[in-house]
Amino acid sequence: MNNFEETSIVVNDEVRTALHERRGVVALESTIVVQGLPAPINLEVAADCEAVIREGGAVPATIGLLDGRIVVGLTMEQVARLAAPSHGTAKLSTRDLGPALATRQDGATTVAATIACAARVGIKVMATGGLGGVHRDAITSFDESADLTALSRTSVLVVASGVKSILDIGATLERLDSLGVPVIGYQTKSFPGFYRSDSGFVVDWSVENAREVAAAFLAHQLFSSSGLLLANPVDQERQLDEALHDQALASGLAQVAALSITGKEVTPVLLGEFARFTSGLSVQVNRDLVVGNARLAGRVATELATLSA
Ligand code: PSU
Ligand code: MN
Repeated sequence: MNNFEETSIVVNDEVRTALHERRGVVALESTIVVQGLPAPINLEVAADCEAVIREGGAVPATIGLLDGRIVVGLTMEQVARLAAPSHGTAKLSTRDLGPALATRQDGATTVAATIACAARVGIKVMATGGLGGVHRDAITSFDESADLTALSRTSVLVVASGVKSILDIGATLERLDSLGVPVIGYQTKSFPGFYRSDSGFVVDWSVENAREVAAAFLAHQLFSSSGLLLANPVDQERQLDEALHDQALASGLAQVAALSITGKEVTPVLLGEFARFTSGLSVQVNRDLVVGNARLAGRVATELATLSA
């Protein structure tokens, strides 16, 4: 490591040791905590995700920027500092990392930025809520999340409840196909719809357990440097009611159009409108699905470590 690398990326002791001993490590993003979920549940979700990853035998590594350094393995105090509303923490995608580091910013990392950092230090698995993707107006706005292109060039297995249902799900699946990113359903061939268990789209592959997907990812790595999406649906009993979902989405899309919201604000505004419209029900579902994904990611990371040994 040269000096710039050394001062730009800090890996906490527990994560460093786990990587050195080739144990399972799961990266977690900070954007979901800072821009994706309201207080105080955001910090509860951050802590719960770490706890369930440990239950699966792996070590959690929440990633974000503090004082112009990428921290891999933020403490909960550091996460709280980033999440404080008064802090005005920026949402950082992959392309923001360079300028943010050079100007010594604090920042929350999206899936795209988180997997870039994770891959840099040797972490192979990440958990999130819903991957970003192609927005419904992409034909004119060109708004397609950098999560997709990041996943196409970064060898990290991402566990998510599909892609966010605010998106054009069919178009996003087509892009993942073009980009060569395998999409594997966990115990299902129905592609999840984030707040809903089933988006109505099907996927070609499913696995029955964590070991199978770890084996699939190892095999994929023989041919490709892309990541893999493990699509894990939220429990049917916990999903958002379909009519309520569709009404909240319509309201959110109308708001985005009326206020001419574009760019990185779109996703947080839509999720915020879901929370308001459903009186917090969407936040509970989001919590359940993220924690479920973290739990599965912990088991997958452990299996991957075992199979790679
Ligand atoms: N999953 C959630 N909530 C979120 C996100 C994912 O349940 O807020 C975040 C992730 O950081 C993801 C980002 O990378 O939303 C996508 O933002 P955009 O559409 O601007 O690329
Ligand atoms: Mn976007």
